[in-house]
Amino acid sequence: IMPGWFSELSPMWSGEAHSFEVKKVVFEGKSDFQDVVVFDSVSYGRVLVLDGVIQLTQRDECAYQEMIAHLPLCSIENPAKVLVVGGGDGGVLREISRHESVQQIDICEIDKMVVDVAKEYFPELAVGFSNPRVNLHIADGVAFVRDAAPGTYDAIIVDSSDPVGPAQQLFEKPFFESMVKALRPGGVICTQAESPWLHMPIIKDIVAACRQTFKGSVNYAWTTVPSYPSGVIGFMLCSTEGPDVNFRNPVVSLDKLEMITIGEGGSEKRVPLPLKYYNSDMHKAAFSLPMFAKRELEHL
Ligand code: AAT
Repeated sequence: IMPGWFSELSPMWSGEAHSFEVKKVVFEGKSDFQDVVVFDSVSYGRVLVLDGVIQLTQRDECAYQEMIAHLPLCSIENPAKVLVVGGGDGGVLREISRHESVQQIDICEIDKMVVDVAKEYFPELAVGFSNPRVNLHIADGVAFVRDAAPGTYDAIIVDSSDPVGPAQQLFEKPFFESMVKALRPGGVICTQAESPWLHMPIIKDIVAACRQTFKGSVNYAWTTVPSYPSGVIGFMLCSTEGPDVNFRNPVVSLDKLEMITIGEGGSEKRVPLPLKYYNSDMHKAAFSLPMFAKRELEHL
């Protein structure tokens, strides 16, 4: 709208648009799935945009990637096999790499261009791919999870874009049912679940679908991400039937473990990388909901 500025317009937040002053557009492409843009902003560092929607900025990606990864992984003992759906930028992989118990990280991202762009323009996120335990699959997450061997994963993290375009089915009940099958008993999921300020109807549908499919516990948590619409984004955290998971009381502490695993071809090493956002107190606080959200979700 304003010259030299990017405005994030979408029917998912009609009547408002967060704007960022652009220093320089560094990449523009069109993949088989979406428009891909990378620009340097004046106040949020480098920004990744897919189909006109901000996926991450250098300044606040920590608040999203750390929470979507550690809320589920710190809620269970010794997570070993983890699946990421979406997340082609590598940021969630980087966070999973803090967990020494993890032996296998599968990632299924639909769009190879996101991975290539991250490796070129977001090295501090794409570092997540340098963990030798990571297996990258370029495919639709819906099919990948449906075809996964039953009982495989301790945790599935769905770092997905909004439910318009290629991510739509990732918000629907058949996908939740496939995740239940792909998890071991007492396994957990954490999925991107939009903002209570903007998307209560969507959140209610997700919570209702999860209550029907996940026989363990079903919870909504949230974090602040100033560059996302409304500055807040939430997650669904659910567990399957089996050993109880109390998401509100983390069993793993990362407070003294600020390292990640990197390396190539058989050799791996641990290098320091301080957390910027997550800690055990933020974990516990994330499940406290404002009255307007609590009231709408408790009876589903
Ligand atoms: N970590 C950055 C935040 C994201 S990225 C979402 C990713 O999900 C994108 O790379 C997109 O290509 C991928 N994706 C979308 N649909 C699918 C699918 N069906 N299977 C696999 N990957 C998919 C999320 C930002 C949230 C924005 C909130 N407004």
